[in-house]
Amino acid sequence: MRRMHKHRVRIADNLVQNLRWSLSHQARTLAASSTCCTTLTTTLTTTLTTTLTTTLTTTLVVTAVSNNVWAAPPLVTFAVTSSWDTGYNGEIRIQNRESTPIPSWQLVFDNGPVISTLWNGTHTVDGARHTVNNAGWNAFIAPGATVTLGFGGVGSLAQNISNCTVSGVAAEISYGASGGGGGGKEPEAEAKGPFWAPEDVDGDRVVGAADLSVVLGAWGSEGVPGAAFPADVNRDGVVDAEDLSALLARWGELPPEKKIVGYWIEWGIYGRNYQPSDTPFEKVTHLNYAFAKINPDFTIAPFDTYAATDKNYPGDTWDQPLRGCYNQLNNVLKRQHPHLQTLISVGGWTLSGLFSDAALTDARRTIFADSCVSFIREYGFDGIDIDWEYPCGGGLESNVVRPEDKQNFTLLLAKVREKLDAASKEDGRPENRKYLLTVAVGAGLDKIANTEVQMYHEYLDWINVMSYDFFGAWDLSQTGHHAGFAWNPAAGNSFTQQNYNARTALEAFLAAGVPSEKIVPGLAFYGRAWKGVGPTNDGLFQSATGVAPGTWDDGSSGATGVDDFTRIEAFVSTGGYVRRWDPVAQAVWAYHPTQYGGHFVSYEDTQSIGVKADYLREHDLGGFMFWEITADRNETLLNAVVDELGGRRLLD
Ligand SMILES: [Ca+2]
Ligand SMILES: [Ca+2]
Repeated sequence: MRRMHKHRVRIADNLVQNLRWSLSHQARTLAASSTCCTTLTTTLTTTLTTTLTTTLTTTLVVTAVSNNVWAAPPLVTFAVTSSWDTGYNGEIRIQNRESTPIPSWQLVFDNGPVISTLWNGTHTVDGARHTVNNAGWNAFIAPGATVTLGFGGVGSLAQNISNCTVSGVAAEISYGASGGGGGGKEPEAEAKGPFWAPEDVDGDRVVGAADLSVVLGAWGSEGVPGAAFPADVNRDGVVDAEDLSALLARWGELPPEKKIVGYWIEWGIYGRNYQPSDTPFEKVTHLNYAFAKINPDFTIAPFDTYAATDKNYPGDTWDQPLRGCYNQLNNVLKRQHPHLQTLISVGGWTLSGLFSDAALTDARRTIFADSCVSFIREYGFDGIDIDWEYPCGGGLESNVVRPEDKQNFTLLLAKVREKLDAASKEDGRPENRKYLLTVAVGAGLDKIANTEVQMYHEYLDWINVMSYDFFGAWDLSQTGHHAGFAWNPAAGNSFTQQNYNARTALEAFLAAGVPSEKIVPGLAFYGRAWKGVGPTNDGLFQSATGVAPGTWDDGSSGATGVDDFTRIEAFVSTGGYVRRWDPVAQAVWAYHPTQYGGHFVSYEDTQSIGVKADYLREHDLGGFMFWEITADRNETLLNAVVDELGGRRLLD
C-alpha cells in the first residue's frame, strides 16, 4: 500500500510537470498558428487552465490520497453459468462501485466454490481461503465497470462465502442466478486486451505526456459515444476527468504488443449463426476474413456476395452502397473498436485453384496486386492475407500446380507489397496503419521447402504458420496429434511423424532467418477425430476404422471428424470421456471407449496453448493466430491466449 501511495505521488508530480509543459506548448502552438487566434488562445488557455486546475486537483486528490475510501463497497457476484452432474462453469464478477478506478485488484474470500481452473486471473487456495490476483490486462477497473472471471467448479456452488475483500476493502457478496441467466456480451470496459490500451492515445506503447497532451487539448469536446475519438479514452462521448483519471491509472510503459489474429469465417453466419456483432473484438488485434476468391482474369472478388456485401443488418438502409459482413466489420464495428484491423484472406483450402495461374507472369501478378488494392479500398480492409494452399502442390487435386510456383509465390508477394506500399502512401495511411500483407503457410517441412522462406518474409508484415492438421482421419492406420508441439518417438520414425509438429515448423522459420516477431504460430480452435479406435493407451497411436462425425457435418460434407472446441469442451466434461496429456508431444487428446466404437479426439486446450506460449515467449515470436473464431463460443481458448500474451506471465 505504501509503495502504491508513493507511486501515485510520483505520478502526480510528473503529471503537474507534464501539464505545465503541455499547456505552454499548446498556447505557443496556437499563438504561432495565426494572429486571428489570439482571442481563441487566450480563451482556450484560460478555460483549460481553470477547468484543469479544478478537475485535476480534485481527481488527483481523490485518486492519490483516498485510494482506499469507497463510496459504495465493491460488489462481488458469484454465479453458475452452466452445470452438469459433477461440476459446473461459474463466473465471478467484481464491480467497482466507487467513483475512482481500481488500478489493480486482489480478490480474497473464504469458503464457496471448489475451483478446478480459473481464467482471467490467477487463483490460489489455502485451506478455506481463496486468493485471486488480476491478470495483466484486466488489472484496471474503471468506475462502474465490472471484471468477469470464469472458473470450472467441482460439485455445486456453496452459498457460504464470507470475508470477501477486493484489494483489502470489504466487498458486498451476491449470488447470480443459476444456468443461462443474464446472457448477453460483456460491456467493453470489462475485458481490455493486452494490446488495446485506449489510454495510449497515440499508440506508441507508452502512456505518457504525449497522450496527456492530446486529452488536455481535446478537453470538454464531445463526440459520439463509442466512436473512434482517441482523446475520449473511455468512449462515453466526452473528454473529461474520467479520461484523465483512466490515463493516469495506466501511466507508464505497456507490455510488448503481441498479435492475436483470428480467422473470421464468412459461412459462419448460416448454420452456426455467428454474426459480425458476436465477435469478441476486445480480445483480437486482427481479423482475417475467410475468404475472397480469384477470378479467371486474376483479379480477386468476394466469394459469397450475399454474406459479404448484401445481407441486411440492423441499422442498414435499402440504399446504402455496402451492406453485409464487410460493412458490419469494416465500417460499423471497427469504428467502435479502433484498435482492430481487418485483412481479406484470399484462397484457403477450397479457393486456391488459380493461384499458380495468377502468379505465373509479371503481367498477371500486376493485375492480381492491383485488384488487391482496389478490393481493400472499396470494402475497407486494412490488408491482404494470401492463403495459397499450396505452392507446388499438396492442396486440392483440382488445383493448378507448377514447380515454378516456388519462385512465383515470392514474386507475387513482392508485387502485392509494392502495390500496397504505394497505396498506403497515396491514401495517407500513418506508419503504424500501413496496409498489411501476410500469408498463411503450411507448417509441414515439405510445404516449407516448396517456398523461399528466406526471401519472401521481407515482403510481409508477418507469417501465419498453420501449425495444425498435422494428422487426421484421412489416415486410418494410426491416430495422432493434429496440433502437437513436438515429436513423440512412440508414434514412429517416419519423416511425417518426426517433422509434423509445431516446434519443428517454428524452428524451420527461425533457421531461415525470419525475424522472430514476424512468426505467428497458429492454434487450432477445433479437434480432429477418428472412430473405431481400440482402448490401448486410450487410443493414442492406434488404428481406426473411420472418420468420426463432426460438429457441422451435413449431407454434402459427410463425416469430417472436425469438432468445434466448444463441443469437445462439453463432451469432455460430461463423463465417459477421459482427457489425456502426452508429455512428450505436449499435446492433449480425449477418448471414449464405446462412443463411435472408440472415439479418439485430438485437440488444443489451455494446457497445450500454455506450452506454445512458453515457446513464443522464449523466442519472442509475434503472437498467435487461430482457426477459427466460431469454434470457441465460450472463449475459453481465446481467454487463455489473451492471458498468455498480455497477462502477468509476459511481464515476469
Ligand atoms: Ca502514448
Ligand atoms: Ca470520456
